Amino acid sequence: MKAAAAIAFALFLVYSLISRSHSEPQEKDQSKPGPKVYECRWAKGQIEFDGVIKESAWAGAEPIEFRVAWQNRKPHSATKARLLWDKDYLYFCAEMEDVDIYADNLEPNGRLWENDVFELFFKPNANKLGYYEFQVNAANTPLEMYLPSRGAGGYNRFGPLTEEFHVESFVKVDGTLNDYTDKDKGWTVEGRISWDAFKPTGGRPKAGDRWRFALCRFDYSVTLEQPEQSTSAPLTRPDFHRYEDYQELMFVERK
Ligand SMILES: [Ca+2]
Ligand SMILES: [Ca+2]
Ligand SMILES: [Ca+2]
Repeated sequence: MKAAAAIAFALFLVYSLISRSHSEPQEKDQSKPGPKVYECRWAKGQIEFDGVIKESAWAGAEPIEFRVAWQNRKPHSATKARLLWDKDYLYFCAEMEDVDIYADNLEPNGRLWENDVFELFFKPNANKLGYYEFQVNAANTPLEMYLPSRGAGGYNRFGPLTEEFHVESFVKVDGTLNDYTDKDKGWTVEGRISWDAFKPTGGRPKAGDRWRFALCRFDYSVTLEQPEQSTSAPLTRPDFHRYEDYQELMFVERK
């Protein structure tokens, strides 16, 4: 009898382990949904880098939403951003509302986040430490960095190591730059990044690959008490380097 009871108990344990393992993933999914997947579509047709987002290529791109995620609200200054790719480049554009456009840093790889700036973060492999940061401020000054690890010295260490810039961009200001006494409408950036920039992690992706990414901006304006940080990523803290919270970018094959 004792043996039969022990067997019954053992079977009960196995059954409860199996049923737990079946129910656990569902519970996990409900509490923390996986990252949203944006499509990075193939750029069809010419893009003229003039800050005017009117090409049919852009019309075919998936719009990327911005929010002040950690405050769970829409930003004061709206942003419409898009990404595309082809065999040579990753293309980006952003149309940004801004009533006071401010950018006085003209030094490449300077502290551009102290100006009105658009930022792009890409982490090609979720399981490897390396990731990239690109910025363009409203004066069209670029920043480009490969960070082999998030905690190894950051901008101070890796910013000065950029030897060659692979980001090309054009900025169009609808208003007056660096004059806070009037009311501006906004600024647009349109640009591309050569796949050579991504050499440290293997270069150009293949169709179907998924990268983690975040598009972000700082808006400094006299109508705001604090610079507004908004982003495409549902960040749980105001830290643009928090790649655990990034969404996914899936590279869609040429059609
Ligand atoms: Ca254009
Ligand atoms: Ca102005
Ligand atoms: Ca501003």
